[in-house]
Parts: sequence; C-alpha cells; structure tokens
Amino acid sequence: MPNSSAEGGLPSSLVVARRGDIAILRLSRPDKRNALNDETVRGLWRFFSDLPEDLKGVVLCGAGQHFSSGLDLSEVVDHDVVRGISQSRFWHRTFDEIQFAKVPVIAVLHGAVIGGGLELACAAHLRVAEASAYYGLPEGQRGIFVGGGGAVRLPRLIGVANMMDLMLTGRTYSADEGQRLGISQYQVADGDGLAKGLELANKIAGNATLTNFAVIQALPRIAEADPASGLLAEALMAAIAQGESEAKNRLRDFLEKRAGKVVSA
Ligand code: 1HE
Repeated sequence: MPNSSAEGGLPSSLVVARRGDIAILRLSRPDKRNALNDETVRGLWRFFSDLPEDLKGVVLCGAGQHFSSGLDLSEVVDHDVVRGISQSRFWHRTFDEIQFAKVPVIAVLHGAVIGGGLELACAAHLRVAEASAYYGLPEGQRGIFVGGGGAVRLPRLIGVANMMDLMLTGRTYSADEGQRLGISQYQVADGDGLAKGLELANKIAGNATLTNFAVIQALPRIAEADPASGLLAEALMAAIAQGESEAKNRLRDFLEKRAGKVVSA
C-alpha cells in the first residue's frame, strides 16, 4: 500500500503498509543500506508523533539485505559542533517518540544493524532478530560517537562493558550473541522476522489497552526512578489499571473459567 496523506507525506525512504490493526513501517533506502539521513529521521518523527487513532501496533523493518547501516555519513562530514548537537537532539526527540509511542513498536532486524540503526532498534519495545542480523558500533573507527540515544538505551540492554567493547574494538555481535546479551528477545530463521513481528504485535494488541499503556509509558520510567518514587508510581498505576471495567471483565473471565491458563511454552 503506498503512503497516504494519513501517514503525513513520508519520504520515499519510509514505506507504510497496514495489516489490520498493525502498521508495517519499512526503512526503504536499500541502495544506501537504509542509512538514516535527515529526511528519513524527520519522516520517522512525523510518523510516530501522529499515529492513526485506530492503530494497535507498529512493526519496524528494513528493505534489502540490511536493517540499517546507521547514520548517513555523507550528511555529517561538513557538520560543525552546533549542527552536530542539534542533529543529535532531533534524533533524541524522534527516538523518544518511538519509545513512548502510544502503541507497541516491534523492530525486526536482519543483516547489518549498525550505529544509528542499532540505536533505532533499541528505541523499540521488542526486537526480533533473523539469523543474519549482526550488531556493531563503528563510531570509534569513524571518529565519532553515538548520538541517537544509544549511550542511554544500549547499556540498559547489554551493559556498559559490552557497549564499550563494541565501540572501542569495533567488534560485532552475531544474532546468537545479541540474543544471549539481550538485544533481541526473539530469534528466528532468515525471512521469518516479519511474520514473527506481526504475530507478536497482534498478540499484544489483544491485551487491555491500559496495561499496554502502563508497560510502555510507566514501566521504563518507574524502572529508572528512585525506588520510593517508583513504588508509589507503581501502586498508582496498578490501582488505575485494576479500576477499569476491562480489567474487571478479564479477572471475572479467569475466575469463572472462561480465560486461558498460563502454561509453559
Ligand atoms: C552509506 C552508509 C552510511 C552504506 N552512510 N552511505 N555506519 C557505518 O559506519 C556503516 C557503513 N556501512 C557499511 O559498513 C556497509 O555499507 C554495510 C556493511 C552496512 C553494507 O555493506 P555492502 O557491501 O552491502 O554495501 P556498500 O557497498 O558498503 O554500500 C552501498 C552504498 O551505500 C554505498 O554507496 P555507493 O554510492 O557507493 O553505492 C555506500 O557508501 C552507502 N552506504 N552505509 C552513507 N552509513 C546518531 S549517531 C549514529 C552514528 C552512526 O551511525 S556511526 C555508523 C555509521
């Protein structure tokens, strides 16, 4: 499905398709390995800051052989410090729109997931990696630094020491290593990522709306709060969620044997 005005006039490097309640947003600049230029990042901001009301989830993926080769290096060679700061701050605002989107965002990763591409993936709520996925932060080799929130989000997934290793030595992690370290939550065969992403998005769309809101909006902030404030916020969020009729119906469904049990996978 071509981009419509409902998708806010996105650049050709971003292609949206609807599958029922879920939008598939594809980075579509494969000739440049989905390098993230300013136009693409502005398009990401427009898309995530104005999601359709009826949308229940987004699956973010990449066209071609790679998810993304990161920052478009051709656009930054002539940046001065001030331009560098404003570009990084815009990436921050854009990736915050993703992390705090009103619906869950699932990134499907394959091939190179590098630099700013990895930072983008880290802003999603879940990551599905195909076997071909590999991760790198070649900023050290390029003489630059992460600027898309990676210094904040990636250590929370893999720890500061592993991020230092990626950046200082230029090593890469394979899909298996990324799964073990916590970059991806699901690993699938090549070509199966989109189906898995859609399956997860549809499953999550079946949750109570307020629970999904709490998980996306409240949980990360509670996890980073001082414990006393975090516990208070948790209690308030729990009470608000329980107070909804949707929660009461779901609890009654279980108690009256109409809901499924929790069984091992
Ligand atoms: C690019 C970019 C790019 C490819 N910016 N143009 N990211 C990097 O340092 C990764 C750089 N890219 C690569 O290492 C490789 O391109 C890949 C391993 C991803 C893919 O290799 P390959 O052989 O499939 O493709 P290619 O021939 O290297 O690239 C195809 C074209 O895309 C080529 O242009 P062409 O005009 O010669 O056809 C490349 O120059 C171009 N291309 N990647 C610009 N990244 C917010 S701060 C974040 C900081 C970072 O992200 S640093 C990491 C940057």
